[in-house]
Amino acid sequence: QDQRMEWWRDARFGLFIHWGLYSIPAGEWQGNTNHAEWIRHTAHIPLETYNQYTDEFNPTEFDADEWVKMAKQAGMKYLVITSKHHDGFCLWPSDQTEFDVSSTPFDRDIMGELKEACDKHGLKFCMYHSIMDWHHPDYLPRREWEKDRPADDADYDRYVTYMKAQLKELIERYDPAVLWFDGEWEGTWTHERGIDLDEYCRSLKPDIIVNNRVDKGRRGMAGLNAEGTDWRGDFGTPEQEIPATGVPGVDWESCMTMNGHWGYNKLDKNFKSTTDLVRKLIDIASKGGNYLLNVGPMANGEFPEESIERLAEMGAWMDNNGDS
Ligand code: FUL
Repeated sequence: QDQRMEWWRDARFGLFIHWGLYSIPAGEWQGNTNHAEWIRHTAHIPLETYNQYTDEFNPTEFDADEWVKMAKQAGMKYLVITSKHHDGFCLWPSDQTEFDVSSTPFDRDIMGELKEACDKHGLKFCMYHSIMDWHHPDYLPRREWEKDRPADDADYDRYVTYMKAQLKELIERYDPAVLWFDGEWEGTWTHERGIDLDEYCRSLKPDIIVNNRVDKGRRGMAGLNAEGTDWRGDFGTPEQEIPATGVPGVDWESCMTMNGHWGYNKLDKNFKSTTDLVRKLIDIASKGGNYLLNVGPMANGEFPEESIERLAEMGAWMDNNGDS
């Protein structure tokens, strides 16, 4: 356990990336502008309509090397990217579905390119993978507003088989150092399924690190083994908060946005200042946690300008004050 977690404990600072089809509408739907990676649900976009974004996804400015260099220069030691978010779209060419990057004009292996860049620059490559899936016909439940998508033939076990086949692809092809699960809170996911998934990932890669959201619910923010329980997960995942006294006795990582959204929202200019971000990093590190700071890249494959600036400024601060 200790040896497996060693690099992660030393890492302190990582880059979270929320990227997918939702970067195309960029937060806006029929005049409402407060959406982001949840847009298909929050704007009630029918599946067939949302699917059409695959014809448009063409991030010609994407450069894995640039992204990883920005993270490295900021002092980050690892990168966690959404292989699949709740919308179900896959950023790698998956043999299990057509709802993936190879069905877009941008027929490139985004995960492969990022993995290679991370290896080259010495960052750990990690993946966020949503258990919840609004696209797969076997995933349950349907969104309550999706009256036109009957679920009579859906089979949740079959969905889990699909998810596992995908995770096998991801682990075998890209060797992620962390699997960061999410979307585990719906009624269909159970503690038993969490144990099974955790063990499945470990059987494929014994030293993999898995977050607490693999298990049912988050058990509060710590989300780890209370004495005498067998809740799975190597680290707790406080979201948009820094627990006042850290999370005593367990490994934890605070994930936070730079502005108010995870996915790209073109009108959200409410970015935290670099000073604020640096203070948060110090606060978290001094309490023994890791800081997973998010960027929501645009549909053309570039980071928003404000994010680029802040990463550069944090890096400058680290160069002057950091110990590595
Ligand atoms: C949440 C998700 O629902 C958000 O979209 C985001 O990915 C955040 C990190 O986790 O639970």
